[in-house]
Amino acid sequence: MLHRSARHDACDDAVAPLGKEMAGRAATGDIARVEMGIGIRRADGPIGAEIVGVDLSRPVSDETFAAIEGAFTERSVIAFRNQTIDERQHVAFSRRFGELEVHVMQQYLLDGVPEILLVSNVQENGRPIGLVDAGQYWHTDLCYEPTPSRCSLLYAREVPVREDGTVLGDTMFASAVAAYDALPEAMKRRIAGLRALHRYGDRYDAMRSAGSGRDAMTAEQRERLPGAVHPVVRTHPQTGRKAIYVNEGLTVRILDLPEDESRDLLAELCAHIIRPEFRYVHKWQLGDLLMWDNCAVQHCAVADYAPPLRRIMHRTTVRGSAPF
Ligand SMILES: O=C(O)CCC(=O)C(=O)O
Repeated sequence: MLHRSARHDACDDAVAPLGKEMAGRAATGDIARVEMGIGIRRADGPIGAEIVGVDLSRPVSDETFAAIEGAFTERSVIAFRNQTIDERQHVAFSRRFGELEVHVMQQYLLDGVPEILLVSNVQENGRPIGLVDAGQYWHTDLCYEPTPSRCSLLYAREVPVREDGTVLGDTMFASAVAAYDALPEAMKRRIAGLRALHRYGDRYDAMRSAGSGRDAMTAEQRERLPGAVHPVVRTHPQTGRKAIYVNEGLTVRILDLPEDESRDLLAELCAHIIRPEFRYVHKWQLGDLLMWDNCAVQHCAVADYAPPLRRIMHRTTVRGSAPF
């Protein structure tokens, strides 16, 4: 943990009042520094930060955007607290990071705004309005596409609050970059050059078999997502750092190995990536816009709430670059 210094105190003043209001409530570390006009409050581990002093309902200058992008590239998961933005502003800010994807489960897209996927446990007319249990397993978004996502931006419109005031439904992240760095050299050599198959439908069906309220995938939806093969170790397009690119939720198998060896190696790598020292856990507040780097982290949504508690999140997903 860093120690608070006079310089940091002065910088906290520079980001007040927003920085002051958030102090103590933040899940992340308690130092806010001003860098190129934005405050960055880093979490203790390798990933995660709060960006302080940015109002996303107002135009973001190119200079501020460059600072945000820099913080994002460095910390992989960043949160903007207390935001009041509409769908148009959410989409416009997301577009600054690249072209947006439209999710294959079209029935869960926001009416009139197909770039937004609804992640929600709320039901209307007996049917969930969104993908009810999205991401409740470790995964990276769109790893099952030939060109996986660069990043995702999730905006909290309703959060489930327990009677004692605790907000439920955390999202956990793990750094696949820090996890790669920590691998023994022998393991790095073993996985270099291996490839893995990722597929959406397998996990989707497993969630339904386990009692999920999701609609069944149609034949067209299944056809659109036959799966994709990617290297087990990927190189980050912005930082050039290596990351382990297999996950428990959506990676079906490692192609270059016999079935049982693939299963054991996948289990070993997936357990390694989510070790506590590589993690950041996001404690949601209403109005958070949280974004994560799908080239650098995995995430898992914690399913510790149920109706009548309501959770409504809006997700945009930015396309990545291929090949990697
Ligand atoms: O709802 C969340 O906290 C995360 C959902 C998720 O994993 C996703 O949208 O990929």
